[in-house]
Amino acid sequence: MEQKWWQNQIAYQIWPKSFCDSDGDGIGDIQGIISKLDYLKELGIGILWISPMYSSPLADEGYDISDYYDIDPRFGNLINFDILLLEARSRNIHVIMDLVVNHCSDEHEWFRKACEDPEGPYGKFFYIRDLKDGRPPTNWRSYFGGSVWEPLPGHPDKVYLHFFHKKQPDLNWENPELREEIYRMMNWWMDRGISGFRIDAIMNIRKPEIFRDYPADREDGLCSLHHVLHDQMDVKVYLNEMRDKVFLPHDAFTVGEVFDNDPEALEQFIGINGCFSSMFDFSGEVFNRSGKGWYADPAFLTPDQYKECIFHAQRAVKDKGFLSNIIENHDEPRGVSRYLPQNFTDVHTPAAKKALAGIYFLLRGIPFIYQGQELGMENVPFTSMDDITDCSTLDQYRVALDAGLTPDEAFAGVTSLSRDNARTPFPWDDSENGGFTTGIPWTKPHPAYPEINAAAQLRDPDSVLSFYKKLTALRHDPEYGNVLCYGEFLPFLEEQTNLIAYYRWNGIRTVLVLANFQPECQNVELPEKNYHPILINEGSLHFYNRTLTLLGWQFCVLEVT
Ligand code: TEU
Repeated sequence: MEQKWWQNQIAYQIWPKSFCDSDGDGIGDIQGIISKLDYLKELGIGILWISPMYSSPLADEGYDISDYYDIDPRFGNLINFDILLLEARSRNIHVIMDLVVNHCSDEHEWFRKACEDPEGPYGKFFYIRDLKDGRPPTNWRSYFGGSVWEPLPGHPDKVYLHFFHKKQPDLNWENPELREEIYRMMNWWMDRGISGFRIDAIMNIRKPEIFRDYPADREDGLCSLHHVLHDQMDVKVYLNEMRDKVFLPHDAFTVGEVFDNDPEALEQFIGINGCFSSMFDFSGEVFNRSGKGWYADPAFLTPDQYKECIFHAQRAVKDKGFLSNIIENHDEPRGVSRYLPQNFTDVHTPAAKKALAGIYFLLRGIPFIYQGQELGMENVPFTSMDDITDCSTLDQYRVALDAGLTPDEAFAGVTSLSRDNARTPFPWDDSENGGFTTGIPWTKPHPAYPEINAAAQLRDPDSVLSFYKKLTALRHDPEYGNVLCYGEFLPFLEEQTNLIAYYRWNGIRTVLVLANFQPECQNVELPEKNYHPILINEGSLHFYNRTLTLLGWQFCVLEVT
């Protein structure tokens, strides 16, 4: 496969509301991001994905866009944005934007015009239907709770479709005029100098051909969209159209929020003729997810379950394309609180956090770091539902109570996986509010900021942050970068409990990545070869003949010759 400019990059996700506030209004902004570009450059970042900053009422924190051609004043303006692009480019950082086109905001002018005249051209931008005998057309339940159908303002006999929040009406992708509007807008941003898009909720853009009821899967008589989407029309037709009209002419980097990684689907999404450059590997994120409507199953995975997820994804993709590897994002809890088994001792030590970092980071694909992950930030110790602002978590709590859970059970269940865990202000230092703002932050900072913050970790060569820098340096290393980026993935001692180990091999070099995911020592029997350590998280390595004894939570990368 021909090598592309984005393949050997390391990406970083910014959630702008909580990254850095430059003007003291308690909300992060573009000027704040610009002021931290050197921090990102030093971390080795080449691609910056910024969650939505378009004009928005922020009902779903910017994933509800009211003007695709402008920046929300809370984040800055288009001039600030152009300067951000220039400043990023001067540091060889490519900026990609979030593309949210399954839906817009109910405050977008398209929707306002659709309400004024549902039969007119903008009515066809949405899914507007008549009530029949007072009933909406289907019994589908929205992702954020309640029916997907909401009364159309000013038209008591009509409803509109929203898969997510009721302030996020779904756009009708079957309408070619809508699609042209979207591609025009995307090209406008590409021409402005962005390098591509992370594509939001894209699996939802097409609906089933016939709108009908499905068997209810809960007491509320509604049916989950996960069932509905089995009958949806093929999304790839439109994604390929998008690729041909926008991505290819601009040599864009695109990463899809796709949840389907069976090998055949993969090839169509990210293969040589796929619609996207890459797609996220969500196999760890969706594992164990409760279908009950609240996420009460244990929030953490055992090391062997985690290994099964990531190895399955690596095998499925092989050399067909590049996955984007993550342990967290703005919709997920903190990676160290989910993938390090919380019933083990010492999981909050830097050694354990570094072991997790090393294992996911050196898989084949593009590593994405979510803001604060590089500091080893943990979930928030929420004490009350009053701390929760996320609409999805609030809904899950209501559903759990309706299903008969006690408030304590419901609280514990929904907060362990709540999106709010990863949305606290970035802890830059140990000053008030972690140095995120000089004003009052829009939401409480993580209480651990006096200990876990960037300034302290920048000073400490053994910090989690310093280890992430070693990982990024290794990926860019003239000797080892090639094998770690392009090399094949081959599992090693897959059956050995609490060991996660794999080779990377490019025909010239062989590298072995190993991590002991338990507090106790663990012996690893190595094939008869020479092993030269390239990176160790902590301590030194103990070889005895062909046996390597890894200390608790020890991680290492060895060159094999
Ligand atoms: O998320 C899409 C998605 O699939 C969600 O179901 C996600 O798993 C859920 O929000 C977790 O509670 C994208 C964005 O990443 C998310 O932030 C937005 O809320 C959503 O689309 C709607 O735009």
